[in-house]
Amino acid sequence: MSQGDDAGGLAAQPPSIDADRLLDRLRQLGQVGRDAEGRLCRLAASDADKAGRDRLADWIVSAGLELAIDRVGNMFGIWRPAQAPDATPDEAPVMIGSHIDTVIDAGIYDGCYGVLTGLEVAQALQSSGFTPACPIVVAAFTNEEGVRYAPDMMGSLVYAGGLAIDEALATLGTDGTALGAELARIGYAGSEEPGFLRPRAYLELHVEQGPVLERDAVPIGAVENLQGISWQRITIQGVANHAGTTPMSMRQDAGQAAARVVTFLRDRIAGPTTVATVGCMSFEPNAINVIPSRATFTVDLRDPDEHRLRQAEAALARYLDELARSEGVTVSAERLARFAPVSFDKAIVGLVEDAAQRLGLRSRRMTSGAGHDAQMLARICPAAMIFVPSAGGISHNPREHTERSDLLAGADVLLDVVRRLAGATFPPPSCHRAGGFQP
Ligand code: HGY
Ligand code: MN
Ligand code: MN
Repeated sequence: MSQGDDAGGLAAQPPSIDADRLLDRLRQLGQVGRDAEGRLCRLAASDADKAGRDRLADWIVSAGLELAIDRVGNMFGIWRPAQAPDATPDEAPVMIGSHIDTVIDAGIYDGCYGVLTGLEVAQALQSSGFTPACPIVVAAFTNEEGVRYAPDMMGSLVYAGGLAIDEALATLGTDGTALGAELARIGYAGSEEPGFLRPRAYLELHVEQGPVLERDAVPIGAVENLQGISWQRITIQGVANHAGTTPMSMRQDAGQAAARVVTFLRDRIAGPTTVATVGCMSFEPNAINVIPSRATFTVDLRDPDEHRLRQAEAALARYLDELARSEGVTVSAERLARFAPVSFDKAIVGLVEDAAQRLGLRSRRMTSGAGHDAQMLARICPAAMIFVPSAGGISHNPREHTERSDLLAGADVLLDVVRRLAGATFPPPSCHRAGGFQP
């Protein structure tokens, strides 16, 4: 299609990602919010999160986008194009999003790669003289990780109407703070109502965080679905007693009972598609010579199939009942998060594959093992995800890494799909591999 045919666009140069700008921002943001030991810990609504948000806000404003923040702290960079002749005001935007909060001792790519590449795509399109037929919005959702405040994907869940804003703001964190008070304290309790922009489509670029793309030597994942997630906090109440004088047959040992749950999950629940993780555990009184009176721990269960996920939850519940009887303890379970599996929009998944093909990149369809904001936006608009390989399949770990060529290939695919979703067409963007732009 000739340059002049774009939707309302001026005669434009093919847009291209500024690789150095993107990778430099990724490195810069990766240095923001490191703790005294040098670990990257930008937990939601913390001072470290504020520092990351401030950096992103600066980049959004300096890119000429309108900065907006909603009441749960979701951040948006809005590019409202000069009205293309055939566009109606306030056209539903194309939204490109992810998150910039992190887990504890995180890598630098999880979430940040998607937000910063979304910003880069907007800037590449702007500087190429291209006029989209609708606004383009870059989003960074609050508390995607759920480490400090459960559930995860909280900001996008509120945005999609799955959790009341007041309930979210009242959520108490693992440190006893309330999310709303912390957002106000760091200056990110915005004024926009969550959901104030209703996207025509949502796209999220993310590192895979698993081993599949690297194992298959495929640079692009066209993510067609995302597995279901079940988070619980289990509390086992036993009786403290002397570690030396109490016969094993007379113990009501909360620690022993908790350990049995951990091995039960691995040996009897986990399977070819079901994964089970105990990520947090604490004992009381937590003394070397006292039989634990209480054990508190989290259980993360996931499966791409809702029926199997329910079976795993039911099997765990039955086991906890048996354990209470056999160990003479009481067991309680608190639900922290529960999301059914999600299928993404087939047409957008197809656009991802088409873009990869135009760019000469192999792609494969796949399931996301991790939760993402896209699963929440899929409740209110067509949504899909693009994955790029994670070295060694590692994530939620400072060793998280993705090769430059893969990062830039993912950015090219995002650029291509966003242009099509925003209602204009272009020849494929310049390529970043040897030889530069391929006319
Ligand atoms: O838990 C998840 O899958 C995501 O990292 N929040
Ligand atoms: Mn993420
Ligand atoms: Mn994560």
